Amino acid sequence: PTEIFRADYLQPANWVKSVSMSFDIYDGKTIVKSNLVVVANEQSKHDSRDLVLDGDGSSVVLKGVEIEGRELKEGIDYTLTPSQLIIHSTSFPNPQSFTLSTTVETVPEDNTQLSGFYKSGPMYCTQCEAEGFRRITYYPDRPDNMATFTEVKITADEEKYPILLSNGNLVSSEKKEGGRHEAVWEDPFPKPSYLFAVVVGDLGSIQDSYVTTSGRKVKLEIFSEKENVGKLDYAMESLKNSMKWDEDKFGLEYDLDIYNVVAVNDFNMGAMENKGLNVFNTAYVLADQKTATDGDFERVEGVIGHEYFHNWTGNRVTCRDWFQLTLKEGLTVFRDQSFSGDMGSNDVTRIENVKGLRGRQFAEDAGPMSHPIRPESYVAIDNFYTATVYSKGAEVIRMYDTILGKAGFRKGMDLYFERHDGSAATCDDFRSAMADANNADLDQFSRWYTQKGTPTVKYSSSLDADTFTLNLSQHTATAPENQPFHIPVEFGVIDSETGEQLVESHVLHFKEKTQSFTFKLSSTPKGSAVPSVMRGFSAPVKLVSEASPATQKSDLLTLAAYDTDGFNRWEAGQKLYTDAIFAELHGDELNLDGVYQAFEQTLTSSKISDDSIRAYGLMLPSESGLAEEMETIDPIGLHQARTAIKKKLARKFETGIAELYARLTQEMAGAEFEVNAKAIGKRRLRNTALDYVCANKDSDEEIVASARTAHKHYFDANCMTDQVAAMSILSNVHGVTEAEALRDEVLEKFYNAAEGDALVLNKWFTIQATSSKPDVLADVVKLTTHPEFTMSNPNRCRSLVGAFTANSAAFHAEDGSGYKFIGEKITVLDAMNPQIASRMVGCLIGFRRYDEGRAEKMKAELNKIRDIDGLSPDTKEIVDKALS
Ligand code: BAL
Ligand code: ZN
Repeated sequence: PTEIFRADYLQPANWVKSVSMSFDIYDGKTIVKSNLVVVANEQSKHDSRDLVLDGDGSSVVLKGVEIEGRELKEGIDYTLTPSQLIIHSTSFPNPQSFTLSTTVETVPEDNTQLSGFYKSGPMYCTQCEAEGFRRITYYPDRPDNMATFTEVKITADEEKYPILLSNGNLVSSEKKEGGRHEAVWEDPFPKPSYLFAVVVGDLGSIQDSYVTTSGRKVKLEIFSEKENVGKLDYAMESLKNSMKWDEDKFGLEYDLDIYNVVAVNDFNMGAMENKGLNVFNTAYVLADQKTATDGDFERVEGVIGHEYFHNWTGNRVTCRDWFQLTLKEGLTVFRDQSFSGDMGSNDVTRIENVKGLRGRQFAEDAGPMSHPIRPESYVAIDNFYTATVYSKGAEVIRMYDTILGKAGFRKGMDLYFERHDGSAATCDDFRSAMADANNADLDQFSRWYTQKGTPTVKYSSSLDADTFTLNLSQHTATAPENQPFHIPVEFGVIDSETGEQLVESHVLHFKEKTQSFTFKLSSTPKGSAVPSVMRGFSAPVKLVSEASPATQKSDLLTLAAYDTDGFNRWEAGQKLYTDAIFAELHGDELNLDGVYQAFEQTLTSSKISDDSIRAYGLMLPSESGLAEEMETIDPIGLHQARTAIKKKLARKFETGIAELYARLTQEMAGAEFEVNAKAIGKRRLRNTALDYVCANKDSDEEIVASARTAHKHYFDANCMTDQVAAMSILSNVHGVTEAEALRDEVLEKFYNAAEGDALVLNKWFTIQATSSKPDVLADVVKLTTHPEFTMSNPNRCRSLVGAFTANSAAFHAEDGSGYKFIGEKITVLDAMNPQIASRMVGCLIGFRRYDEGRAEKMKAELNKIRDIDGLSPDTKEIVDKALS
């Protein structure tokens, strides 16, 4: 495998400008014919004029190559390698333009990588991003080659495969001989090959329509296997909301007459934005009351939005090369996050997004896979669909919005589309559009694209009469060579006594290594003047106060009570909890007064009107987020300390929590099931209360009582959210026979009620894999032999094996049993599906963050993986990086 560098980008010697293709599908064999209209690229700096086509010889078998009726000969007219077909320029009839035709055979039934053309259960589908098209046919499989797919003809057995779909508009369909039929599609928009799609199957669907602002009537259709058609309505609603939102926010309308979405069971990614034919992992499109949690509903809305928004940010303007991936992904994540916030609550969405960033991206940026949002090199681009490119990329886009303001950001977006619509652009093009549209200097801002690592911002403050000074400094532990970033710091000052804002919220431009800002307070503070820094999490940094511990604590209490910024109000409580958990972990003297005060306030304050905000305010920080605060991660100590603090809170507020649970139970009894921010908030708060009610246990009697409460919650539940909440609590039960019987009853009931529903069974596997039972690994190993378990379905594999790796205390068992288990699974997986295997290996690569005993054992597994015969380039790249 070769490493590819961003600096080496060159335009190709030739462009393919238009394509017609045919797919002749038979059981066990598909014949793909392609006609490519090739034109010379005068701007290319390549010495050779040869036409270079990518093709994965392990997936496609070349049967013939022709140029305008003349059969080409291997060795004379072309060279075939395992990854390329090179047409010698000496065989071009006219170097300026000609048509090349190829015929290949492929066996989708054998394609376990789920990249290219493959079979998922009874249906055929494609996944071409990033480099799957070369597993279908020979082609310049690079995103800067934008071609019009003038004709895609699909022929298959009519009875088995009545639905034949591709991108764009349906041109014709007709019956053929031998029980076969044919459909022809055309896509008028030039596109890179990664946006190509074909779906063939016996599918059900729901239909709807949408009329754009300028009057285009768009036919919307969402397909799935027939038994799942009843679970598509929420996705359709979300799609229509997305279309309207993009018109309202960005003036962007849909541009074809058809928008199709297909749900597919076996899928590596979450979903794929193929032009006019999105293909979705079932997990992000199917949802109903009985089978989906509120989290699932939120994800469906977010991912439906995400793929729809790609139509402009990704499809109309695409990426010049894969180093620019964040150009479309960071921007589109920002857009989907903004959409979700507008559909529900912006504060809630922000909290959820930041929790996600801290739990995953911060860890990535502190490990061997740390990379700038625009990487400088890669071996397998599939390895760079990362939290950094996506989530930190979205934070970088959000910073433009914070720096330029909403109107300025919109001006920049308008100019970006004006300049680049219909072409393949770069991150620098985007930044230039933002700068030029606003006459802003964003040169220093470019460092967010070139420098890796999570910056830490330290702050201190002082008050002299009515002059308030804020001192800031920026640091990066993992990349000390970094130059200062342009960090937008949203800032305000609050009076600790009255809660009054002494400095109104505004954005500071923090550009030096250290910088001080002074402000005149609007009035003399009655208490102390407390800075609220980085409101709304205005930059993807770690924020550290340099005040004394006592001042920090009192400042956090002020912010938790009074901050006008919803995010920082929540954050203050989280910091107090974090300090308490670490004090418990380190055996420091525990003074929980502040924690109790913040918790009580969150539990009882009448100022909190959003139940989700109250719920998130009561929840302790996640173990993965806490781990990022540790120099050397102690997974078991962390789990125990967090559990101990939770138990103390549960004891202290036993009555208040029980009352909250009872009140919500009463309020919600008999209410109709709804999916909206209010209803979700209520369920979230009630299930958070349940979690505390059940955490309050030491004796066997208390354990049984907790299990009974969860058991009743389960059987009273009217939706999957409440069932999962109860079953998750019960899954932790061990050692008390009566409670175990209740646990087992619920697990069995849940399994039976699933009736084979794949997404519900995934939850059943995950809940067991994430249990805090001491023997959880034995359960997981046993579950790998369950008839419903398979490594070949990515969702199922993630639901058990992946979920276990997220069960930090169990996965990091001191004896290394968790590492050994995962090492064995990766060995199996790599031969089957390298993309999933290389992702899974991520759980071992952070070994330097752990104590020597664990690090050695993790390293030993990595070494074993590196020695696997025929290890995929994907997994090898990650393992090599970790061990280097
Ligand atoms: N483009 C790959 C899937 C997604 O980010 O939408
Ligand atoms: Zn995307």
